[in-house]
Amino acid sequence: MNGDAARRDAKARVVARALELGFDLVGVAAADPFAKTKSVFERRAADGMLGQWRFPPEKIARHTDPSQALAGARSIVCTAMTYATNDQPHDPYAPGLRGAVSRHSWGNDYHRVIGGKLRQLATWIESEFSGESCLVCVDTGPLVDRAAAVRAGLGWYGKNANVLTREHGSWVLLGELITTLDLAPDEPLAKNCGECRVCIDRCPTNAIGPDGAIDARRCISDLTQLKTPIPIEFRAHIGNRIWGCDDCQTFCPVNERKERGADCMRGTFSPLPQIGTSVDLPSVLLMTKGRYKKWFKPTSMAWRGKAVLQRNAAVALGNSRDERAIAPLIEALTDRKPTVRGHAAWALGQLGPRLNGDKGRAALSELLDREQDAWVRSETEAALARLAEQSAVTDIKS
Ligand code: B12
Ligand code: SF4
Ligand code: SF4
Repeated sequence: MNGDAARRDAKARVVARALELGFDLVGVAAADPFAKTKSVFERRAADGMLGQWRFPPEKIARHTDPSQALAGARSIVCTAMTYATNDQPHDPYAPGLRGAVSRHSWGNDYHRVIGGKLRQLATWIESEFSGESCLVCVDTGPLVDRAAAVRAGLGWYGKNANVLTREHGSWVLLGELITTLDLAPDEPLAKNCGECRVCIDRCPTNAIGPDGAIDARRCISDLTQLKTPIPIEFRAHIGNRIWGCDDCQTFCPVNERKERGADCMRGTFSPLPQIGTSVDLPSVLLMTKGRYKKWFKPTSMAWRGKAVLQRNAAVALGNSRDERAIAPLIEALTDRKPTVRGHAAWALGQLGPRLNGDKGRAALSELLDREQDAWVRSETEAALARLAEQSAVTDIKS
């Protein structure tokens, strides 16, 4: 076999094995540096658009150069798995005590699912092609997953920054194998979003620029992952979301067309029984370590820790317009973590004087008497001021 034929043959075998392992889409890209991505990345970092994500220049250089991750890298085997299922998502702005979970977190943690399959593929390659080596990348790995997928022809960049595939729209999760094995590459797709701008217009926080650049500081997906307090101006926009946001994908016409065809609804990432597509917010707000481990550890929602999820539940309950949120929020004012106490105080203020009655106000005043943390105190004072202000308006009206 000559060189080209050998590369094509090796590629056919690797792709066949990857499909056998259960990946929905597989493509191959050359392991050259991602020069264009590097400059996009550097510009976004310089503009502060990556928000909490710390990408110093050397990390950006590493993420955009496969050979820095694996010496002698020649090819990238790019994979996608769909997480579309037939289950109904929860309306993130519905009143009540349920909190919406974004679709990619309904099922088992994709890092484990995809990482496990990629490791099997790596073992197979290393035994079939003696002397070759592989490196598994998924999400937290040392590569820009989207840029690799686009180069391998799996899909195109949507204006919502997600990779859109012909087969499953953007409802796919990505993972790669960098390898020293020389494989014939695929061609990128000659496709784009055209004139459509639905995702830009539907984003609740205007986080998507006209050129499709995401401002992570405004993106609800990012806000639900913050370790620091959620900026006040975005809290109401979060609605009842407990983790992530799907609006720029839900209304995307490419995805809607895919959903009408049932072929992509195979359910690899079907909702886990303990979570479903939404969670009971008071149960999350007041959860013990045991419940956190049982409910969230198998999912991709656990990586920022228990307090972040409790904090998100407090914000969601503040947006619930439901009187039943008051009692658990009052209880959360005694939580050990300042982030939970502070957001619970905000939530009581957000629910207004009618739903709070005297109980919420009294609990906030008591918190102020004992609270040592300056930030929690300021949230509590603001909540009390808000309740007083709204009571005054109600008094004038009545
Ligand atoms: C940090 C991160 C985030 C951050 C910041 C995202 C961002 N846009 O920068 C936050 C928390 C906001 C986030 C949110 C989400 N994320 Co995220 N995230 C990542 C992570 C770990 C790194 C991304 C990164 O390096 N960003 C820096 C920028 C410069 O790179 P980029 O996002 O890859 O963007 C490239 C392209 O989109 C393109 N591009 C961007 N804008 C434009 C505009 C035009 C016109 C063109 C042509 C190209 C283009 O250029 C960029 C450079 O190549 C990746 C995993 C990984 N290792 O790559 C997952 C990843 C991107 N996330 C993923 C998912 C599923 C999500 C969410 C859908 C989760 C949710 N439901 O809440 C949302 C979607 C939000 C959105 N619209 O982007 C998937 C995307 C799958 C897909 N189909 O594309 C990834 C690949 C994880 C995975 N392994 O599957 N994410
Ligand atoms: S994930 Fe939500 S907030 Fe972020 S860009 Fe998409 S629609 Fe906007
Ligand atoms: S909504 Fe329209 S512009 Fe946005 S990703 Fe989908 S097709 Fe592209």
